[in-house]
Amino acid sequence: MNATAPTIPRTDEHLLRPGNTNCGGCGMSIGLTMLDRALTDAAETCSLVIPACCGIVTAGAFPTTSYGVPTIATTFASSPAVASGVAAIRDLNEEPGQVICWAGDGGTYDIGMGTLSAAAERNENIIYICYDNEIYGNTGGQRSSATPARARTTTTPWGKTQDKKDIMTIMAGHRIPYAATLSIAHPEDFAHKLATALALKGMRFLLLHSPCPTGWKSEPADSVKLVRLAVGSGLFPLYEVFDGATYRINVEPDGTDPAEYFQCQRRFDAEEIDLRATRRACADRIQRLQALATQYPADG
Ligand SMILES: Cc1ncc(C[n+]2csc(CCOP(=O)(O)OP(=O)(O)O)c2C)c(N)n1
Ligand code: SF4
Ligand SMILES: [Mg+2]
Repeated sequence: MNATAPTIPRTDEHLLRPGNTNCGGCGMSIGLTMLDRALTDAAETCSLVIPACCGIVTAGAFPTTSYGVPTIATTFASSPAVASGVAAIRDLNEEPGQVICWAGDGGTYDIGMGTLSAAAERNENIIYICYDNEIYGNTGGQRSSATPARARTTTTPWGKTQDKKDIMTIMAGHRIPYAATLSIAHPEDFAHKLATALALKGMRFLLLHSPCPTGWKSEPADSVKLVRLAVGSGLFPLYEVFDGATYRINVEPDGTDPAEYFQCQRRFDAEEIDLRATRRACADRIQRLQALATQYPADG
C-alpha cells in the first residue's frame, strides 16, 4: 500500500478560519491570511507542518481546528525533517501540492536550526516560512537569537545585549534556490514572492517580520505601521537571494528614522538605544545589500 501525503484539493475553505484565539493585531494571523490568498490565487493545494509555537496553538483544541488545510504538529526542533518526509512521499506518489513549514523564530533561528540546515543542504522540496516575532511568544516572551539588541524580554529585562542573528545570510550560504524577506506592510511584494516561491522547486526559505503586540508591548492597531517603519528605515530590508548567488532589493528604504520604530514599542527604552549606531548599522546593511545586488544582480 502506498503511503499518501496529507494534501487535499483546496476547497472554498480558508487556510486560517475565523474564530481562532490569536491576539488582536497578531502579524502571524495577517501573514497566514496573506499566504492563503497567494495559494488561492495560484490554485495550489498545501499541507502545513508546524512546530511548537503560537502557530500551532492557533489550531485550537482537538477535534476542532482553526486550520482549513491538513496540518501536522511537530516537536519544536523537527518540522523541517517532518516536512522533508511528507514532501518526499508526495513527490514519490507524483502528487500535487506544497508542503509548507510555518514556524516561529525560536523554532527556526534556535532549536530547529540543525534540522533546517540539514533540509536546506539536501535541497528538500519544501517551502519554509519563519514568522519572526523576535521572541518565544507562546511561552511568555523569552529572548531568542532573533530578538534585536536592547529589546526587553522576560529573560532580558534590562534589554538584550546581543544583535539579531542574520539568518538570511545563513540560509543564502546553503545556496538554496530561493530566500526572501516578507512584510505584511507590503502585500504586493508578499504576493510576488509567494508566486516566485511557488513556481520554484527545492528548498525555499521566507522570513516574515511578524509583529506581536503582546510581546512587543505595542498597540494592536500599529502592527502594520510598525513593520512598514522597519522596512523604510532599513531595519528589515525586503530582498531576494537566488541560489545563494544573486540578489534583488525589492523596496528601497525611504529615509525613515529608526527612532520612529522604537518609539511605538514599550519593549524598547528609547533612551537606552544608541541611535547614531543604529542609523549607521541600517545604512551599512542597505549598502552591503546594494553592493551585492549591483555586483550579482538577479535576472529580470
Ligand atoms: C524541546 C522543547 N523546549 C521547549 C518547549 C516549550 N516551547 C514551546 S513553544 C516555545 C516558544 C516558541 O517560540 P517561537 O518558535 O519563536 O514561536 P512563537 O511562540 O513566538 O510563535 C517553547 C519554548 C518545547 N515545546 N519543546
Ligand atoms: S503572543 Fe504574539 S505571536 Fe502569539 S498569538 Fe499573540 S500576538 Fe500573535
Ligand atoms: Mg517567536
